[in-house]
Amino acid sequence: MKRISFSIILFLLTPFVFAHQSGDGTGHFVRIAAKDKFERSKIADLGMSIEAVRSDSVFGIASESVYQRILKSDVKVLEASSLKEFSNILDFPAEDARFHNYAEMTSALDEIVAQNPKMLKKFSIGKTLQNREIWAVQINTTPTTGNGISVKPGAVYMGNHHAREHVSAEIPLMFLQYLVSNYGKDAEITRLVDTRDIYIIPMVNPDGVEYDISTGRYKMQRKNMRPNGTSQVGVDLNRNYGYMWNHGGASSDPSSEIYMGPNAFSEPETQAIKKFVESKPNLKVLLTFHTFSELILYPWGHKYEAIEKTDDKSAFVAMANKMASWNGYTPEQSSELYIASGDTCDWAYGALGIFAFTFELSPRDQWSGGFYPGADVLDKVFSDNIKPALYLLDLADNPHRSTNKADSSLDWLN
Ligand code: 0X9
Ligand code: ZN
Repeated sequence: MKRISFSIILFLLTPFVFAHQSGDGTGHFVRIAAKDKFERSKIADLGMSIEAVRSDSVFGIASESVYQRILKSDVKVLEASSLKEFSNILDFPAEDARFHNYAEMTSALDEIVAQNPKMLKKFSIGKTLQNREIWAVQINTTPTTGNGISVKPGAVYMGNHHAREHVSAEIPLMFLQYLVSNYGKDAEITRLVDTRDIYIIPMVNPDGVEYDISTGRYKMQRKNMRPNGTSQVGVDLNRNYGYMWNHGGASSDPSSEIYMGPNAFSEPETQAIKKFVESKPNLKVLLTFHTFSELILYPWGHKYEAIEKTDDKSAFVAMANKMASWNGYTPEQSSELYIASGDTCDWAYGALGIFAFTFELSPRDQWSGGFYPGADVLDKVFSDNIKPALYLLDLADNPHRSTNKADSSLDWLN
């Protein structure tokens, strides 16, 4: 096949991705030779965020200092380009108005809760660095009393740990709307809503989201908004969780896209999630939405070894494979992609035994829109993921049911 030159690729991508700045617009878009997870992890260890994986190479974004480190290392830079060349070109596209900024997300949650006061409750799990509330909605048809812990098995769905991954906030919001509108109409949805304690936290990193969109031009912001002494503001919230924090695939360089922060749980956003999840011992499953690549990922992410408890490992594999049969995503252990420590799922499973999955939603690659695929994709991304989300909800009572071939209680999803 004829090789397409890097500059042609960048030119083609300009309207989709590279019109957008990375943080403050400095940094480099880099392609590096890498043929397997070991070589990819080595690149992640240099501090680059890996955004797309191909059989022979990875594409990613490197801040200036990370880029200098890459050049001094023995990895093979195939092509590189300054992000500056591609900044300040495109305004926020009109068709993206369907995406919710923080105020719109807050109103959307207020509205649905006001219309369904008996089954929904909106509350804040804590404040961000810039003092925004991180909203959660509880779906539970039986009000909890006393210590606030429901007797029902719990499931939590989150989005937008990474600011620029806007699709990842819309899908949990749509799931909330879906459950509410099918309650009382669809027998299985009614059963699940009646028998589960469900939490939706669509926007974990609203400070970053607002920064990404607020000028009318996407800034390609990934991290939160913690000032860190560099022009690349923020801590990567998905490297800041406190289970095997700083065990590879995370950077101590504040300018890095995968800066892990000064210590585990240094950030108010991850602290809020920690406090919330720890306060609900009935939570048995967790799904954190990211974009993009169409993957279903499960622990471990901080090491190549598989989960030690064999019955848990079998359940993770069975669940991932089953969910993949519906959405067509690739199911794999996180570290198959590359090593990354301090992510949500390693912590939720490692510290609390929760069956925690990361979905890297559509699109599949940068050539289909990357982080900014437009609002047209939302309905399809959501419909692809309804069954996986419902399946997890059903299994919240006992995820090990996933490996029981005699159990026909999940057949309704087929
Ligand atoms: O790197 C991440 O934080 C996630 N990918 S993203 O492109 N959304 O940034 C994937 C995390 C998967 N976890 C591990 N590989 N440990
Ligand atoms: Zn992400």
